[in-house]
Amino acid sequence: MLYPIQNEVRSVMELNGIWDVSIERQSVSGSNMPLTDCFKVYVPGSINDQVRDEKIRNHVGDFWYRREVYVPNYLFSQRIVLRFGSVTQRADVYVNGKQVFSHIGGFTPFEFELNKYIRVGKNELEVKVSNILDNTTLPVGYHLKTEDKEEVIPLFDFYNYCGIHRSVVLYTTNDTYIKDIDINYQIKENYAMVLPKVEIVGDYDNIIYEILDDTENVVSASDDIHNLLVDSPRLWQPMNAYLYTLRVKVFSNGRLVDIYSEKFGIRTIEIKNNQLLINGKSYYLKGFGRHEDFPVLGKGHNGAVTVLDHNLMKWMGANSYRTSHYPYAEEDLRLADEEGLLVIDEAPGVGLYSRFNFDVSKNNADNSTWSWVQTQEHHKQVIQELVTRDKNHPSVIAWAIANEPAGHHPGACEYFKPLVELTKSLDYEHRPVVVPNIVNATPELDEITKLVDIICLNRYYGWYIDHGNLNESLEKLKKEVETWHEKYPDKPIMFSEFGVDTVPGLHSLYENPYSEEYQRDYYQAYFDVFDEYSYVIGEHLWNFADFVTGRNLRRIDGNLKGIFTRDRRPKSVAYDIRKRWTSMD
Ligand code: BDP
Repeated sequence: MLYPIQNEVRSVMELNGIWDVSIERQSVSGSNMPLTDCFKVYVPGSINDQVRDEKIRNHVGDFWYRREVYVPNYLFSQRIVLRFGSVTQRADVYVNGKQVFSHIGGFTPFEFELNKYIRVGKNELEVKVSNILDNTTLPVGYHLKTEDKEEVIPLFDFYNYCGIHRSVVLYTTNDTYIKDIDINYQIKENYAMVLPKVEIVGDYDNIIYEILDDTENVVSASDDIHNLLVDSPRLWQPMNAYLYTLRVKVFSNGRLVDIYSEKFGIRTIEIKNNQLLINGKSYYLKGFGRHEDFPVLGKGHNGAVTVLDHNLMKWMGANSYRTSHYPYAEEDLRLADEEGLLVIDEAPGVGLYSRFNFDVSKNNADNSTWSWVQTQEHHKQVIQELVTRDKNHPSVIAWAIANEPAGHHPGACEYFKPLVELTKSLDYEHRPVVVPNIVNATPELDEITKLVDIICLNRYYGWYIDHGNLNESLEKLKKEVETWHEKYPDKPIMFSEFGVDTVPGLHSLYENPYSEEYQRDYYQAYFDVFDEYSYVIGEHLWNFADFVTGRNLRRIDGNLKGIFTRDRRPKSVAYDIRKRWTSMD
C-alpha cells in the first residue's frame, strides 16, 4: 500500500488532533445531542496513558472515537480516501452513523474510498476500537469473559496499548490512480535495469516512468519499463545510503491524471556460506530489538521520538534493528532508508506459544499450541499487509514472520511452511525470512529453523536460565551455538535478543543481577563468545529502551532490559557497547 503524499494531483489532509472518546457509543448521527461520558484523547496516541481513570486505562473491549470532519466542496471532484496508519487492535469505522469499513490487526495501515458516504461540509466520523486479543488474533492473548469480568491475558511481554496509534488522513486522487508500485531491479555489470510493476485503476492511455538521482536529475525516462537503465548505479550501502526516485506519470488524453514518486535503493542481499552479504560484502549486524513505547504516547507514533531513537542508535554505532514484535510506523522505515540503517521487519506473530511462562523451565508442560491457535489465516493477512506495505524499502533486509513460536510443538512445520512460502512469493526480492527462536525449541526438537534463512536466537542464559551465574551459563551458550552450527552449517546465526533487567542507578560490587555492573558483565561475556565464531553474524541487544508490560511478578514498572531508560537516558553499559560498536569494522 502506497504512503499518502501530496503533489500536482493528490492532496493530503490530516485528521490528527483531539478526538472525543467514550466506552459506550455516544453520538446519534445528525443530532445535536450533547455528548456525555466522553473524554478527550489525542490522535495519534494510545488511550491508556492519556487518562487518569484506571477503569478506562484498563478497560477491555470497545472504545468509541468520534470527531467531526469538514470536507471542502473542491475535494469532491476527486476520489476521497480515508486512511488510518494503524488502529490497535481492531477498527470498525462509521461515517455519518453508518458502518462502512472494518480492519483487524493493530499495526498496518488500511484505507477505503469515502465519496459515497460523505457530503460537503460537516460529517461525523466514528471509530470503534477494540483491544480484544484471542486465539484468532496476532498478537495472541487469552480472552476470558465471565458475567462480571472481561480480561485479555497477553501471551507476550508488552503492554496491550490500544487506540488510533498512527496518523489519520484524508487524501485524494483522480478516478484513474496508481494503486501500487513494486520496484524490482537487476544489477548488471555496469548498469542497473529497473523493472517497476505498477498497478493502475481506471482509464489511461500512457505512462511515463522516470528515474531521478538524489539531486533530482532524471537519469532515465521511458514509457517502456524495459528501457529503464541506470548507468554505473550508486549502491545503497549500510550506513551510507543512496536513494533514487521512481516517478510514475499517468496520462489520459494528454492530461496528467496521476503522479507518484517512490524512493528506492539499489543493493543486493544474499545469504551464502553462513554469511549475510549486502552488495556482495559480508556484514555484521549491530543493533537492537526495540518497541514502539514512550511515556504518555504509549504506542502512538511521534516523529520526534523516531528521530531521537534513530540518532541514539547511530550514536551507539548500531547499523540495524528489528521491529520487534510488530510492524512499526511507516515513518520509521522511511527514515531508515535515508540513514542506511538495516531493518529486520517483523509481523505481529507473537504469543504463538501455549501457556508461555517467563520461567522457561515451565514452558514444556504443554505442547498443544498448534491445535489451539487459529491464527494461520490471519497470519497470512498480516504478512501480506507487511510485505506489500514495506517491499520497496531498501532498509528492509529480512522479514521476521513471528517471534518465539512453539517451534517444537507438533504442527509447527505445517503452520509455518505455507507462511514462509507466502512471504517469499509476495516479495520480488525474496528477502531472507527469519523466525526468532525460543530456547525451548532446541536444535533437536525445533521444526521451523529448517525453513528459514538465518538462525535467530533469543537467549537469556545468565538471566532466566542460571540466573546470576554467568560462567556456568556461558558454557551452555557456546555448546548451543556449536550444535546449531553442526546441524545447519550453511546458515548464519544471529542473536536476535539477549539481555538482563537492570535498574538504572543500582550498583553492586558483586555479580548482582539487576545492577548496572551485572548488565555490563553479561554483555561482555556474550560478546566474548560471539567473537569466537565467524558464522555468528549479528547481535541485537534486548532492548533498546525500557518498556511497559502487563503486571507481572517479574516486572518492576515494566521490562528494564533497556540500554536506555524509557525516557532515553543511557545506562552505564551504553558506553561499553558504543566503544565496541564504533571500533568494529
Ligand atoms: C523474549 C521475548 C521478548 C521479551 C523478552 C524478555 O521475545 O518479547 O520481552 O524475552 O523476557 O522471550 O525480556
